Amino acid sequence: MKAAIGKEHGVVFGLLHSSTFIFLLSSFILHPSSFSLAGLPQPLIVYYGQAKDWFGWPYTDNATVILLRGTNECARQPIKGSLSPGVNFALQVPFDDGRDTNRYVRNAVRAGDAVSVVVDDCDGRKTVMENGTVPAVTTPGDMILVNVTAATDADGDRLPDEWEQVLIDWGLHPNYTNIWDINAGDDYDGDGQSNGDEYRAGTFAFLDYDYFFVEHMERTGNGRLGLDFLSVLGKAYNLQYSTNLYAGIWTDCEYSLSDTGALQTAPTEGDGAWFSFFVPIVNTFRAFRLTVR
Ligand SMILES: [Ca+2]
Ligand SMILES: [Ca+2]
Ligand SMILES: [Ca+2]
Repeated sequence: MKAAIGKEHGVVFGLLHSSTFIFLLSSFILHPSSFSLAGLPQPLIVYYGQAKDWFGWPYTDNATVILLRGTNECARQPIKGSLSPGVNFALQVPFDDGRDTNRYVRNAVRAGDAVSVVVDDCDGRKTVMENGTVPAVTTPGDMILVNVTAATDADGDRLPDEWEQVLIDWGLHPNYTNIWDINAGDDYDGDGQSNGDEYRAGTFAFLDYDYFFVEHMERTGNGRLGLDFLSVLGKAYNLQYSTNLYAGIWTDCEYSLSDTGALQTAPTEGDGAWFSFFVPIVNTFRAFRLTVR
């Protein structure tokens, strides 16, 4: 960097005073290391994923995801809907090659740097439950998936403590008095789905009439099987099939979003309303399952 600056200065001064030009050029030749004032830029590294609020619902707006190195902000992105199903942020972070003490820009990261994520939402700055597991910086050009939840998890059960407190405050089981009483594998409201599954599906784990299920199935006029379910805004839904339940092998299944629509296997993002998936019917045994994340 400084070599380039030196040459520029040299050209200017050289035109006016040839002796000055010679001096600057000599300096460059004799002390090349002294011109390395900063590292050099490398291809950006991207941290991407889905940021969720303390209830486990994906943010759709009014939130900004920020990547920190220590207290230095490296990148930020305001959330404006989803970038793709299950992804609502992609932080593009400058990458420095580490050849000099100084980074080429203040917010650049280097290989091996430890980083953390925070979320600014309408209630202020939040740390995320996953900060202990956010991968360190790898190599230039990498894409690193990191899903984050703006919440605390003091009891380490991967359920936001704030979410657990809602169940306690609901009072269905008065003996449940603190977050350590709430377990992901338990079924607080007795609707047949565990607390952890309900949290991940975005349903209310304290209401036994709210859970994730297919409400209705019917053969359509186009010879497909129609499946109706209530979606949660921002959650990603997919359909899978198995021809051997005993082996537990599941494969993404082609489906469409209308009876005559184009078939796809990519997930579809919920909008909080009723959804219908349409599946071509085949003449062999197939079990289907609807997934949510
Ligand atoms: Ca917890
Ligand atoms: Ca339940
Ligand atoms: Ca429930």
